[in-house]
Amino acid sequence: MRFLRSWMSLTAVAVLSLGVLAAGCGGSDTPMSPQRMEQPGQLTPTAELTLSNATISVGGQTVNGQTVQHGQMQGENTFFQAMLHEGDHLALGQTVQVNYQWPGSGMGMMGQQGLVTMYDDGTHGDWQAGDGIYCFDDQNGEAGFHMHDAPLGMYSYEFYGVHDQGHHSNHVDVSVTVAEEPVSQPGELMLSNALISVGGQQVNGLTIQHDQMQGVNTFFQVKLHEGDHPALGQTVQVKYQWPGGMGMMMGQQGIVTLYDDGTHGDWQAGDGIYCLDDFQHQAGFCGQGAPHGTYHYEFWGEGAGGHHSNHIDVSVTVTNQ
Ligand SMILES: [Ca+2]
Ligand SMILES: [Ca+2]
Repeated sequence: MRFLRSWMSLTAVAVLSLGVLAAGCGGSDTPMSPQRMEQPGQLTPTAELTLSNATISVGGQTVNGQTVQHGQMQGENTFFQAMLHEGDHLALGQTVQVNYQWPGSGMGMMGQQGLVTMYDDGTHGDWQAGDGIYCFDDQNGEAGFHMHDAPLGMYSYEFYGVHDQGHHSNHVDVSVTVAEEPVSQPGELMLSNALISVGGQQVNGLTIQHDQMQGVNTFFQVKLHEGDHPALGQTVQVKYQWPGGMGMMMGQQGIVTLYDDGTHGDWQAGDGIYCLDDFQHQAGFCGQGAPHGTYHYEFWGEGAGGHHSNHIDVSVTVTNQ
C-alpha cells in the first residue's frame, strides 16, 4: 500500500513536471538560452552552477588557509572573489554569497556570523561587470578580519553561487586565522610569514594551472626574528618534496637555502627577510618538466649554534585542468 502511494505520488510529480515543461516550450515569452534551444528534450532546466577560484585577499595578497597578523593588514580591506560557471559558460547575472563565521571573543563563545553578497556588476569592488567573476570589497569589516578590533582566531567562509531559479552551486570553504605578531624569547629564532609566489602572486595552499606559470620563477620568502628583532646573518632552509611523476611513488626532494644578503633574489640585504628566486626550478614547480600533484615545502631557520627555529609547512598543488 505504501509502495503504491509513493508510486502514485511519483507519477503525479512526473505528470506535473511534464506539464510545466510543455508550458515552458509553448510560451513564446519564456526566455531560453541558446544551449537549451539546441537540446529541447532535456529535462534539466538549466546547467549546473560551478563555483571555483574562491579567494580571500588583503592588499593584493591571497590569504586562503593562512595565518595573518593584524599589523600586516593596516589600512587594507578584506577582498572576496570567486568565479561562477553555468555548464561550460560563465554564469552571468547570478548571485554569489559568502556565509561568514568569526571566531568567538571568549572561551566557548560563538563569534559574529552572517551573509554577504558578491557582485559582478562593477560595484562593491568588482573590477569588471559581466565577466563571471564576482567580488566584494569589504570596506566596513562586515565579514572580513582586517579591522583593528577584529578578534584573534579562525575565520570561516563558505562561498556558493545561487541561481535566479533557486538552485545552488557547489560550496567552497576557506578559512583564515588572525594571530598576534610572533615574539620569541631573546636568543630564540622564530620564523613567520613564509610565502611562495609566482609572478608576484602568492600561491600558498593554492591549486594552480601548469600553463599559467610555465617558465616563471618560483619565489620563496620568509621572515626570521630573534626576540623582537629581525634575525640577521642566520640561515633559512627549505626542504622540498615534489609529487611523484608517472608511475613513481616519490618525487624529487632536497634542500635549498634562502638568503638575506641581497643575492639570489633577496630584495634587501640585512632586513631579516630571507629569499630565494628559484630561476633554475630546483625546488619550484614552474619548470617545463615539473610533474603535476602537490609540492610540499618545510621552512626553518638555523642559528649559529645549530639550533632551529619553528618549522612552517606550505604546500602548492599543480594541475593541468
Ligand atoms: Ca566581475
Ligand atoms: Ca632580505
